[in-house]
Amino acid sequence: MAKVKKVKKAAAKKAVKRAAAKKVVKLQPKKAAAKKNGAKRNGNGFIKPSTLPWGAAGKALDGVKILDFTHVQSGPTCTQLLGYMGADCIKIERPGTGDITRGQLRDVKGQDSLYFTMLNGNKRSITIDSKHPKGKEIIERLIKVCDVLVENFAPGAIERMGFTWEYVHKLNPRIIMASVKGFGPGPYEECKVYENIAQCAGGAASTTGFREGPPLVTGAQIGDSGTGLHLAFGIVTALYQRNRTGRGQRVLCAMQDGVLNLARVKLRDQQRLKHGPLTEYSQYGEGIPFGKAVPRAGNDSGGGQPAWLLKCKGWETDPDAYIYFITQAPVWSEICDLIGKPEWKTDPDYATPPARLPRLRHIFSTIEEWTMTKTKFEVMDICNPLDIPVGPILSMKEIAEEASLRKTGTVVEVDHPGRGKYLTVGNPVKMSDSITEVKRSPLLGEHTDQILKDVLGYSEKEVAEIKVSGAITPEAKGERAAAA
Ligand code: CAO
Repeated sequence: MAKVKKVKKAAAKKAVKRAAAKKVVKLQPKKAAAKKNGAKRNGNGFIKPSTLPWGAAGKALDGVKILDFTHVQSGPTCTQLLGYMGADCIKIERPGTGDITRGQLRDVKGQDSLYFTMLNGNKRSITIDSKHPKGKEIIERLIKVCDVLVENFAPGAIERMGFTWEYVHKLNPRIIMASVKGFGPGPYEECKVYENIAQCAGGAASTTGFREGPPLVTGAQIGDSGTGLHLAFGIVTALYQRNRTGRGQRVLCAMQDGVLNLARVKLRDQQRLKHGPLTEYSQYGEGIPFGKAVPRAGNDSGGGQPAWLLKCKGWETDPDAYIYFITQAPVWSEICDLIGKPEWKTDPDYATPPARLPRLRHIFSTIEEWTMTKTKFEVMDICNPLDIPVGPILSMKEIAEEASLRKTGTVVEVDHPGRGKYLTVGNPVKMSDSITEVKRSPLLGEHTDQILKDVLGYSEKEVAEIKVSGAITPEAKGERAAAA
């Protein structure tokens, strides 16, 4: 009897497994899409590897539709990356003005700024007034056909438009709704946040700069672009989970959290402080006591290999004639020979890393006497064959002109109908089977008609009606108020 029960149980288990497998098969890419990518199903219904050459099987996110309700920097960096990976990014912009950055820091009169063009490549633009009833209806239709909604409005703004997570999920249970906010739940959750606020509140600024100076923000946009990158990671993993569950989810990324994630080595040091001074900080060697919090460390290395920024030939006139020099322990002998101090290899004051720690300032000024006789590129040429880790300070001018970055598609020149050619940063992630084509940013509302007809299926007549409704055009002064 017990045996029969066991057999029945096993059969039932098998049936559940079979049903689950069937569900997985259902969630695999559609037949037509798989065929286009050169993939075939095997006997179990799973996709067989494509036989097409690398780079010829489409793009990683082909078929993913993003409802891009982002503005300024953090959100647009996220969606641009998804666009580089092949997603169709439909950017909703306010009629008349569009994303505020179109007009900010303008370099060419009357044209979209570089601020906008460099953050909104590989996207289509549709203008919709989200507060107009017809505009709302269009957005609802977009929600129903998109895979992801991304927004980075101030706290509460998307909800005031009527698009709460509950409502969006009800409209399309498969959609992923992803947001950037300045802070997560807590005392500051209602605050508006820009880049440098995030750098300050995420712990980065208090640990940047020189000990004797004030906290410093960094030029790398770790608050905006950094959080956009975190959000893109969240979106892609949510898309992956949806393959199993069939449902979307809410993805939230607070800029404070994103910055802290990038500054985690400083939280590491905060905890180390309880156990004694941070010996790799040059302040230790200088005999300056540590306070209660991680101090600013100038150009000290953040890791276990002491390092500093050193002047090179021409520093008196060129503000970027510097090299970052790391005194990695395994190549200490090579460093000693190079700078004409072979005796340091055996001198007990210099021969071991702990012995060197209290003398770092002297060591680096001695190395600098040598680097100042060479250009930063000569130092690179001499040190690299010896495996000594060094890095030149490259100005943005040098980066813009660097041939190897153009060759890899990291710096790309694109043509824009209004402003002509401009440089942008291409996809920093290189993939062998998903090749990035960098496309120019869209003009304001350039694809409004196309999206209304091709994506949402509105007829010519309906589009003509929408055009006069005020849902996709700037509000005439006083007109709406008078109608209300
Ligand atoms: N149609 C109609 N109204 C629209 C619209 C459209 N297509 N697009 C936006 N709006 C409205 C919003 O609904 C909002 O209206 P209400 O406040 O009246 O509800 C209004 O425009 C302003 O939105 P906002 O508050 O997000 O914009 P802001 O310029 O005042 O603030 C920012 C900008 C960045 C501080 C804020 O959006 C924010 O804190 N975002 C989250 C954090 C973030 O991403 N920061 C990084 C910014 S990059 O440095």
